[in-house]
Amino acid sequence: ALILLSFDLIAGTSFFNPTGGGDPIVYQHMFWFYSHPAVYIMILPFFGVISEVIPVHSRKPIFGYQAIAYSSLAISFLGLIVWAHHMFTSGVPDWLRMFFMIATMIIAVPTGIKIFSWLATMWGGKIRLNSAMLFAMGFVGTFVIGGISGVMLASVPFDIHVHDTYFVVAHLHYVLFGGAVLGIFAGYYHWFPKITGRMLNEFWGRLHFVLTIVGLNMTFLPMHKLGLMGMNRRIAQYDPKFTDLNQICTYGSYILAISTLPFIINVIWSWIFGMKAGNNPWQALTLEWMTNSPPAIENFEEQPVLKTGPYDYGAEKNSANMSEIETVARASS
Ligand SMILES: [Cu+2]
Repeated sequence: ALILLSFDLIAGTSFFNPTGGGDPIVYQHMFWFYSHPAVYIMILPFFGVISEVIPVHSRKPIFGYQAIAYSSLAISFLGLIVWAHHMFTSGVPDWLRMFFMIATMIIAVPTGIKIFSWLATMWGGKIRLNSAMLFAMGFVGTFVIGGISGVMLASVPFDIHVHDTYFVVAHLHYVLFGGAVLGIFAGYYHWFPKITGRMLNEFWGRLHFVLTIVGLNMTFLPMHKLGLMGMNRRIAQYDPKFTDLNQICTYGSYILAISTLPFIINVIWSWIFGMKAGNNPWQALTLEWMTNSPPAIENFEEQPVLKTGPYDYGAEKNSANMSEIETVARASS
């Protein structure tokens, strides 16, 4: 799309220029054919991170490993055939809008499978409410809100009503801030001891979490209402009736900015003075926790002993989906 656009701008061609017989909608198709899958590229790695963090800190095997794995593949495939849901008001034909509406709504199924699998993993577990787990749970809650507004936006009549309004901005931030950013932090708190050999401080970590959750909801929740009231995206000035809600958003963004301070302080302080982590501070069962922290070059001096079999967290056993799923490293215990 960029190359064709450059030809239009520099060489005087008319791929997208209607005065020369081109079609600007083709540019939109090419743009969204890339840009919808792009947001899945941003979120899918964190589905993986969360699937590691939640079982370890719930001290239970993950519920429905295969369902989680196959739903990732389903989301990856469906993500390729939904791009025109961004173009419901651009004059694409009705049958096309129907197809993209239904395809988009179907994505809620594999995504819901993941959400319920994560909840079932936590259910009955001995949950450690440390910073990594708090961010993982914040991820699930926030992502569900973003997912629900996503299903709403998939519906053609609703989308026509809120197209190009702040409702879309709110949805985007609940999935990508609530998803990717909280996912980054969950993974960071989880693997920091492995990467650096030292523990992060839990007080600063939890303060970071609370400020992030308050800041993100204060910044992005009012945008749903602003969108429903008709406030457009990408405008420099707005109707005075939108002022109050916008000010809440602004103060929320200040809290969000401040929330990174405890994180930065924590990382610097803990990297130098933090408690020594040891090989496996979480009693996790995957391979990376069997080597020292930080891992030595080549990771293992001798080949670790691997055993395929049921997990043993010393607590209840979930017999449904453990045996054949994963090669579990148990030599350290
Ligand atoms: Cu999309």
